[in-house]
Amino acid sequence: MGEAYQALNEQTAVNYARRLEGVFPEEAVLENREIGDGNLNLVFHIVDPASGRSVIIKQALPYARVVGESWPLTLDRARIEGEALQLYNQWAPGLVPKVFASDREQALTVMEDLSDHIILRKGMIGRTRYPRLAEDMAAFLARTLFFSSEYALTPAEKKARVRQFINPEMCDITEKLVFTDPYYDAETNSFNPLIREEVESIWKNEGLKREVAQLKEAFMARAQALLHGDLHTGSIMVTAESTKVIDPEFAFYGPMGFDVGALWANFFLSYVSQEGHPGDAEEIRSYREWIRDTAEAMWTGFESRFRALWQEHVTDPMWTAPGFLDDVIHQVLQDAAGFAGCKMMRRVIGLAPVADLESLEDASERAKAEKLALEVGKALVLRRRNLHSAEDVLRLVCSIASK
Ligand code: SR1
Ligand code: MG
Repeated sequence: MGEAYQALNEQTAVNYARRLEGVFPEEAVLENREIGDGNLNLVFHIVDPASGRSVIIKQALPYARVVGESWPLTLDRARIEGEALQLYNQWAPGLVPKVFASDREQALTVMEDLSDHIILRKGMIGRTRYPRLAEDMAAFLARTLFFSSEYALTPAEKKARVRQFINPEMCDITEKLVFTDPYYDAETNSFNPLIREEVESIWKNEGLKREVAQLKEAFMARAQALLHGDLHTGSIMVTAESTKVIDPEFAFYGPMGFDVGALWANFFLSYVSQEGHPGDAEEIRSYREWIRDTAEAMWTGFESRFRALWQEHVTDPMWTAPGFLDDVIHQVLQDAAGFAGCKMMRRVIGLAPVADLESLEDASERAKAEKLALEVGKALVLRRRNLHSAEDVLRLVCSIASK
């Protein structure tokens, strides 16, 4: 048995790192900084300047950091994150940080230091283009979703994985913050007063709520593949040559379209915020074009890789029924559009906004972008059944967002 859980501080994290086998030389004088800027956890960056070695220690707190101790939260999320990262390292090597150690008692994971990378959301706010992003994310999505699914695993293996990744408290956050609270006057909501009219009209939109209810049910009931569960642009770190997916603490078995949709939503939130950030019309137009191309290429790369994996690995005779793979892909696309819509609306109305919009200091500029996000979000949910290709999705998004 290890020691009872204790939240680390900068000193105790160094002591912990010193005890890790084979990571730092014995005589190392370690430097440490707590760099966590997410909603939930502590993140320590520990460096030995003499040897140049460094690691990240990520530790879960028994509450949501963004709210405080009044919002208790399971430490089991650290186990989920560590185990998901181990599987991702097998299925999508090179696209996630390496894991050096996991400690269940202390709810922490010791992993590769990615400080030469930048959080994708920050990069996109700075209008940087990442040439590998679409292909790397296509590969990550195709491989992790395919290899965790019924299509690659035996029924017994699949059910064991579902059990391993039962993650009720983290799912509960998503069920509330993404699929419920934004659709009524909930206490957790927090939005720009300049868009109250648009938000109230969403609260009254019964047709929209019916569609969101269907998506919520799919999220809760369709255990199709191991999802990252929170795949926004803050969960991806990038350089021009490298893409790493981090933070799978929300991982659980759900519908494949949820991860694809999360990524799309965050591309589209960047798209609608572009006019509010400094830059001339040509810069804005051309960065939007890059976002559009990236979002589309991400899907086409995902689809072609997923089809290739299917051809190579699927053995169940029922899965090989003509047309079934097309049905699976079609459903992932339409689900992804709907989930993207929900994820856009929650970032405008609910708790946990995104910096793409929040960093727009002028409230009326911000309101303009937020209204576009709501319009795009609604259309993706309501019209998803008319969308049959990524081109259809992007045409819809851009026709509304470029208004
Ligand atoms: C209290 S957690 C709020 C949000 O942060 C995470 O990144 C998830 O998106 C969650 O909904
Ligand atoms: Mg996170």
